[in-house]
Amino acid sequence: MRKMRWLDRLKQGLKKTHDRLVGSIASALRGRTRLDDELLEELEAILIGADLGVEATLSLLDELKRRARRERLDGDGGAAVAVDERVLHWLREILTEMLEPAEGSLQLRTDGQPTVMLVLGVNGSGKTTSLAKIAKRLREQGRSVVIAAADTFRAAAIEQLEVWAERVGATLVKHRPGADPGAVAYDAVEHALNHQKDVVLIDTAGRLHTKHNLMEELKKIKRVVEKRLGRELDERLLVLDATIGQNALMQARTFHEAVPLTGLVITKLDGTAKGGVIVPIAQELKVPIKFIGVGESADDLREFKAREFVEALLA
Ligand SMILES: Nc1nc2c(ncn2[C@@H]2O[C@H](COP(=O)(O)OP(=O)(O)OP(=O)(O)O)[C@@H](O)[C@H]2O)c(=O)[nH]1
Ligand SMILES: [Mg+2]
Repeated sequence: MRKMRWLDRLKQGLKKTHDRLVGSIASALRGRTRLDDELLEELEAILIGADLGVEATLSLLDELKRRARRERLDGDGGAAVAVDERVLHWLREILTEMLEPAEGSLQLRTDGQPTVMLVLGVNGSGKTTSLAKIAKRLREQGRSVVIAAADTFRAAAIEQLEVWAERVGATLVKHRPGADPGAVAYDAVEHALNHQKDVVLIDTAGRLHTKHNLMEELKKIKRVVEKRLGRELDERLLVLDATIGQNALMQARTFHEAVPLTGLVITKLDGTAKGGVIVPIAQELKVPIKFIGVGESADDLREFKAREFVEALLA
């Protein structure tokens, strides 16, 4: 079978959100000639229902009204034109403009020092598999990769990484289950420095006995690694599961307070109709979205590009 193009994969991955969003927008617009208050209210309910959040929805609708006024589609004696195509087109444009500032890519060092990345997130969000997919991409670009199995809380996590490291050709640094995660991360960085490796990816636990413990542990890993490096960690990537919708925002704020984030990875967009949550995430957190995941295979994790995302979402 021919390899599916990324845009098709993305469309397929966003299908649940797309169908719900486009389906209800299309039926709200059907037969309408004016973008009046009634229609705006319907659109508001649809967008909030698609997890865009109240604030992002209101600013989107404000901009929509502005454009409609400019084109005299707001009901004050404007020409009676079918609004469908025009409104969808504007929605696409406005959403793209809202999401573009959130585009970002991994910052890889060019000074010969290893780029060190900490991967965090709650349990099951997709940390380990996203880390493995990122490792695979970096290996394909010819970069050497060290993976630190710093989730020592879950014994299976180390085995999971062993398989991945072997598969993508990365060096795994591990200790015994229950060992100090900071020590694992430290050893991985030490190894990378001594062997001129390009990238260190540090996997972390998603659950400890309490949330407080988890945050303290992440801060400690950060401290230990930064002390060895003599500088800040290059990337602090938070992995967020899109299926939790609006809760992703709260979660992100909690992690951001413990460890200031440099990037987000939004996973499982394929498993939800709540993909619209990417909009409030982009608007409120102001942390670049570095990758999005629309499936379990390695090719399903890609860099986030606003235009193609919106195209797939509102096609
Ligand atoms: N459908 C889908 N599944 C995904 C995606 N990303 C990750 N997963 C799946 O989510 C499950 C959990 O992924 P892990 O990477 O183990 O999650 P984790 O955050 O490391 O979990 P803990 O180590 O338990 O904290 C796995 O079955 C992954 O294959 C995605 O974009 N789409
Ligand atoms: Mg894991």
